[in-house]
Amino acid sequence: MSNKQSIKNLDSYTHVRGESLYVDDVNIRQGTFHAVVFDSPKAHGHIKHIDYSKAEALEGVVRIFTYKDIPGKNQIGGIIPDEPLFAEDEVHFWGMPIALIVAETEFIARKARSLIDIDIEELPVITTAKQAKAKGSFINAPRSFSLGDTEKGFAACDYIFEGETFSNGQEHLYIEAQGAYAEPLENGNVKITSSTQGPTAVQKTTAQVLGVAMHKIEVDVTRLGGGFGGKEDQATPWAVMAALATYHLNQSVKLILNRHDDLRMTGKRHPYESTYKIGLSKDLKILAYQAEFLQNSGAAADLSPAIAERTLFHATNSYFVPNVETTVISCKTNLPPNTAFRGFGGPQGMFVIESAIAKAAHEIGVTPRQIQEANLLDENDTFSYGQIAKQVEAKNTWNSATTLYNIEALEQEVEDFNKQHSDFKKGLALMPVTFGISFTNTPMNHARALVHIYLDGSVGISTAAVEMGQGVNTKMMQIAAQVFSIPIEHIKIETTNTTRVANTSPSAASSTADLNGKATLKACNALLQRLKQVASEDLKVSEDTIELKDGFVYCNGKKSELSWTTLISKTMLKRVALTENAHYATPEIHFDKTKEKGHPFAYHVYGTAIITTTVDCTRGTYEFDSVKIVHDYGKSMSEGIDLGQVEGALAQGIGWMTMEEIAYNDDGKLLSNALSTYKIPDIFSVPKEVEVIPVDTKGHDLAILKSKAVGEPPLMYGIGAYFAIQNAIKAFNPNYNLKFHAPMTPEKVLLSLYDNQLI
Ligand code: LUZ
Ligand code: MOS
Repeated sequence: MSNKQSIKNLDSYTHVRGESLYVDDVNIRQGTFHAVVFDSPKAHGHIKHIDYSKAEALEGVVRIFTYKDIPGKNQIGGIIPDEPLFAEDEVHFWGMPIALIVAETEFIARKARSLIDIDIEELPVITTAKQAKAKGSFINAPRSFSLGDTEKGFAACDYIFEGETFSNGQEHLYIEAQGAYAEPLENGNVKITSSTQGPTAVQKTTAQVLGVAMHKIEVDVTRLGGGFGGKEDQATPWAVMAALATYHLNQSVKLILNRHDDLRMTGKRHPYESTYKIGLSKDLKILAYQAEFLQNSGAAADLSPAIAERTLFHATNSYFVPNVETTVISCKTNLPPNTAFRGFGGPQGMFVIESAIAKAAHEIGVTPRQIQEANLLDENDTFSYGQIAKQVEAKNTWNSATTLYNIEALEQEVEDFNKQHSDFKKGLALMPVTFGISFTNTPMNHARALVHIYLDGSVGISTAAVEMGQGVNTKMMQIAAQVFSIPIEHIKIETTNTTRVANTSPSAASSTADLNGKATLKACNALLQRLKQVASEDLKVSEDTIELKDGFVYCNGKKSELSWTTLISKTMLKRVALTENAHYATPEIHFDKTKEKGHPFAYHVYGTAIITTTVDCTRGTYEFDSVKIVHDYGKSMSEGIDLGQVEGALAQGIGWMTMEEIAYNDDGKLLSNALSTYKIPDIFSVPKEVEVIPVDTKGHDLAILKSKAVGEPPLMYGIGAYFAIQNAIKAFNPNYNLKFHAPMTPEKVLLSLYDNQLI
């Protein structure tokens, strides 16, 4: 049954056998064509001329599609309509799609691509947010949140510090690259199998580009080989392109990006250049905080405005600051449009206040821990966006972590080690995390579930949830198994399909299990009510004495003869519906953008991590000795899955902060364009020890079965890795000038170790 201790991600069985299906595994129709995208070889310029003749003449090339072949709108922008599917007269980033080459094989299409001649008159290239700001190149108007009165706040401060920070982008590096397979159905209808987090976005955008009604486009998703936000918006163009070719050719078309194309053409986590001003009282209370975040949005809006907003929501992390003023500016540059990435702007905001605290601690001569601890969020504190903090676990997770893991002893160990060693130094940092759960755009917080009980008692469930390794399908099965009290093997989760569950929000914002789980729960409960009624008539007892347990009907706690399967056939004979469709919309949440105030989050997730590192001071390399976490799962419904989410997110956060270095040259060309030049954490670089203790809490009613969202929050524990390394550097080199420029790569560590030193 659905025992939460023993439940595994049920996808793991087909994963380890290599039987799990991805887009590239779809059985393709005979005669399917293969497509490759021709993209801009310059970051900014006027297209003067393109010669496709040699490519078109190549044997096996079917056709090359450009914007001229678009029957509807050449527009794929979501929040702001500022992004063409294919470039027309201008290119705005290196890797911007210009044409789709369709051929009999992918090899031929690729060869054809190399035969295209393009002449671009180059225009000035902007690669950083600061350059964009200087030139007045923006996506939209800036946004600001404020609380209290920062002027008065700073006037009352004993200490005031200002500084600058930078955090770089991050490549999603989902194992399964972007891709889609489109096939023609009758009457000009198109079915798309897509590796997308947002099937409805694919459907809607395809309909818009083709100039057809949405009902003509069906999108189906079995699962993704990872998304991490990279497939929330940016799975769409490839699906639309494949559908466009299918529409014209009346033949199936497969378009799967290879890794190089994917790295070059897709956006990443947004780099941020930020400035801050922090003011503290003598007793280390943060009385005022100001920050300006320059977001490098890339060449089009994509999800940037929503991501910018979440930066503001999380700008004070787990701290209560009475006077806050934060502004975010989405800067338009000539990079691929940057996009959603686990944390969605939140991590970028948190890095800045943690930097401000580290700087203040250094200048005042206290530990960052003292400042962090003095300012943790309390029950009924107000966030800068007006929401009142409830069921706050900031202090609880912090105190649990520092007590259970004995922070004094850990700090002493680090100090002793550093006294005894001159060529290796240890550093320790604490990282508290507070993350709001819900799409910040309130209207997106809804989902539906369609539940069928089949004649034989087996159950099929369709929701809007996209399985991408996070185990959401297993959680949906647990819910149905629990409500019906039948073995989990009787339940199947269907593919995510726009004809079964329509008008969906993407699987994102850590909210997929909550939203779709609540809808599933509602549908299952409605069916259960109906079944109980049939059982009560059959057993001639009153309905409220009836319970379903272990595959049987129980009456007043006593097992009856009536089994689940018999009950189902009796229900069918009585012509009672065995199907239910339920809709769930998160209650209580609202947000007023004209005031920048409201209650946007259903609840918050809290936690605290203690990270310890050892730096090799001759080489600049480092290892993470341990990460000790106290995390707020609520009441986890699937402990193994949730632990997996914490561990994976932590590794991804550490990677972002310490080793993954995206590099573009001044011409806007991606230099970190392969796994030889872009380093993600591997088995050797993940922490030697990761311990996670669940904080003991009641859980939250808006979380599915009180089991809180777990996808994104733990990523931000990784921010502590930056400061742990910095503390180790300080132990080696007292003259080191604190820098807040992530990632802290070994190269930077080495330079910092010998910063201002006469060697
Ligand atoms: N996607 C989105 C997200 O569209 N809105 C959000 O608030 C969000 N938050 C986190 C991750 N993805
Ligand atoms: Mo997201 S960053 O697609 O939850």
